[in-house]
Amino acid sequence: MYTIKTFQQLLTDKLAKHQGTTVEEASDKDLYYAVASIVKEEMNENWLKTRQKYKEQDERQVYYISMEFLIGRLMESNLLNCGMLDVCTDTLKSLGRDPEAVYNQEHDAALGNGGLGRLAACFLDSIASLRYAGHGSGIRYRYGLFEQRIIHGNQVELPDYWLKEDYPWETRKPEEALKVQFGGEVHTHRRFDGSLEFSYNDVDIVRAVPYDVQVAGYDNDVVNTLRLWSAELPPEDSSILADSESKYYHHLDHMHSIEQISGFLYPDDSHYEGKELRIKQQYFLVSATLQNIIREYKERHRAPLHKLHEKIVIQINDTHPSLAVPELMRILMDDEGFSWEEAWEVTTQTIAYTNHTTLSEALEKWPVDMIKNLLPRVFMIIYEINERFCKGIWFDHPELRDRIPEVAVIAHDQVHMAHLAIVGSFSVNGVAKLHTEILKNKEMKPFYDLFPEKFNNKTNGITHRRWLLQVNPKLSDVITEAIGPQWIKQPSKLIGLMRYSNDQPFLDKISSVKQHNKLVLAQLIKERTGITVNENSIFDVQIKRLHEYKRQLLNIFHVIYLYNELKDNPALDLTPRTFIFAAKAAPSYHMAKEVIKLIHHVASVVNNDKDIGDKLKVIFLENYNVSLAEKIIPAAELSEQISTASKEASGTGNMKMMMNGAITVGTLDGANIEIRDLVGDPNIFIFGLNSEEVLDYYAHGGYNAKGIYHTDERVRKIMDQLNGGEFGSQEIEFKDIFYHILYNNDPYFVLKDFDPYIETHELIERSYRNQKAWQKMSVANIAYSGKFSSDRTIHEYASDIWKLKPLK
Ligand code: F58
Repeated sequence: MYTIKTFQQLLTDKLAKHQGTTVEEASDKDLYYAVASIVKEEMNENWLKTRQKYKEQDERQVYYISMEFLIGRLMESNLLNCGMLDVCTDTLKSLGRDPEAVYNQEHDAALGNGGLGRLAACFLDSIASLRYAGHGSGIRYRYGLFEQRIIHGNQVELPDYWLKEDYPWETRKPEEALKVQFGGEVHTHRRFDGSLEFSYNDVDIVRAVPYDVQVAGYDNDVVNTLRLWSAELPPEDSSILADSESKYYHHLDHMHSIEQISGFLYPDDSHYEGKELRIKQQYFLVSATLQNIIREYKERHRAPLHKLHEKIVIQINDTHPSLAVPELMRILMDDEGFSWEEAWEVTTQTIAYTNHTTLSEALEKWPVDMIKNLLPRVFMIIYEINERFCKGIWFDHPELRDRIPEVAVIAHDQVHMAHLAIVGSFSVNGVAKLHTEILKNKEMKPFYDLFPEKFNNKTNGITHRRWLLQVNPKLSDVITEAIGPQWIKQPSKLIGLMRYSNDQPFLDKISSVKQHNKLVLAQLIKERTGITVNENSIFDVQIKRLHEYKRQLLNIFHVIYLYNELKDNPALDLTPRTFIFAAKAAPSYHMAKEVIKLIHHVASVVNNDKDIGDKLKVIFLENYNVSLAEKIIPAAELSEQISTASKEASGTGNMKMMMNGAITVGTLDGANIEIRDLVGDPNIFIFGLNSEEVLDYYAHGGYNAKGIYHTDERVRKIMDQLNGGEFGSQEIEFKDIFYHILYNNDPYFVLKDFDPYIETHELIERSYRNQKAWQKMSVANIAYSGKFSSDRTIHEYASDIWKLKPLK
């Protein structure tokens, strides 16, 4: 355990030795690197010990393969988990330095788009904190998710070169590099026993070099590994002798393309783009990870590979790593001499698949020719998997014969990755109850009919250590003071707060923490936008990727509605509101970018209208990322979770805000339903169509959006304002939104849910006026949020799917 004095000494030594400077002279960056090196050294010993223990105990292990790990900054969470956050912060203060300025030196590792990538990061924290043997495997993209700038209301994307400066948390392991093969030709030979043997010629080789990032458990000495693969040119390849011009050019092409494989993260969420580079990234990740797993298995266990599934489980995060199925088959058959049946047995007992969406545009389907050219042997295996699967249905399930085209792995010259993942795994899980039900009864029904035992639900969670303890220390102190510190390791203990829901001094403390956090956020808003917000206004927050289904448009319609009301009736008695948005749109998503533009133009009208004053303010904070979320969430009072019911698989921002005492206004979608089931109707604001109604409308061709436009004056006025350029100028108008809603029949039900949404906000407004009642609601939300800790989620994965025991 460090004291301020010993930590100070350590810091002074580090600065002198590594940077040749003193505490007084050191820049914030110098201090950042010095602290990082202290923490890393602290973790190193436990890292080694953890690996040794895993080896000794010979227990089952999980590999979590994901194209995204949205880890954000690691300094504070590593300090926290190693028990050094307070002492480090106090030491920096005692030296007259601003700890926040030091921690802010770290560039976010934005190796993910949104929920799916952040979930993977939360899972790593919980796996280590619960002492499970779990390893993350992902890609070390040189460019993370783009940086967003807003210019004249328009989103502009800038490359996120996060590795511009040294990244202190990674360790390059060149001696553990592996080779991944693309292209070439497959040759078949018959062995003496009649079985077939495959060899490959003229393949392009990419070197996969691992960079390991330590993942420290909370206060338990466990340090696991997140292994990020980087694509490089194999050293022996740089001097290749090409014996023909075409080979030479092919080689140059290959050299050029290698760089790109771990070049950048695809910036699309909920929409899949059939780009060749993307499938290359996927195969690169999967092949390197599987070779690594087999190598580690051989080193660790004396058991033959036929028992791989007894020791190893591989969880694939969505279908992006589903080439793991044919790749594991390939390795087992071609490199390890397994028969098809043996390899299939092991593969399908090793791999488990998590689905994160039912949006059809997100379902990955790759053209057969693309996979055939890029991965000829892998394609042969996928082809065979499909043949055997379809024949199996034909003979064993005659009742499902008509459905074969719907479930085939290869259909219409495309490989359906979700089908491959379901057929090749032993577990398929959704990420919230409703979502899993929709998978079972609708989206994946024929598969559920075939393999009901594979389907299960694992409601998402978030690490309460980062999202409460770390980002909201004041609230954490109030909680600990009331119920003791056990909630940090057992988040379900938060329920103990319910005992205080009538305790006025406690409620006052909760509300003064919120007030403090609001002031801090108000200051950040002032610094970043120049806008002064009323700290007594309701902080109404919607922060998430911009997507039509998430309905930021409905939120901004509410703003316009209130603005219109106030203009008509300036004396209207309205509790002031600050609407806070942050969102990135996929660069090619026109409608999403239009909504960002609309929010900015509405903001500029509303914020500059003297009649409105500080009754309404609209704030858009640019470049939404993990660090920004950490600053906004502790100050949120109202959490907007207003997706079109059935579309949001789970949501995790809903959980983060609930845990920080915000009240949800939301639809009956994703995990909102489970939040409602826990806190009860009086502690949440639910409105709008439910998923059955939405799905029913879809089944019957939608509803009549024009009807609402014609009958609801409030709606008509807003729509006409968009169409008439009221929130823009001659050149800037929002006709695309207007026409999209009216002529594409409002596919996300914005107009349909407008009236109940407004009505609910009126109720919210009345509820907020009764501050005591509001504080009680807030406490109930914090108290019931324990269920949404990823510790609970990981316990469920570990006991139901992974069958892991915690490290002794
Ligand atoms: C999200 N998916 C879901 N996808 O939308 C959200 O409801 C859920 O809470 C979360 O997963 C965690 O389960 C999501 O974030 C992506 O970002 C993909 C990135 C790659 C392309 C396809 C979408």
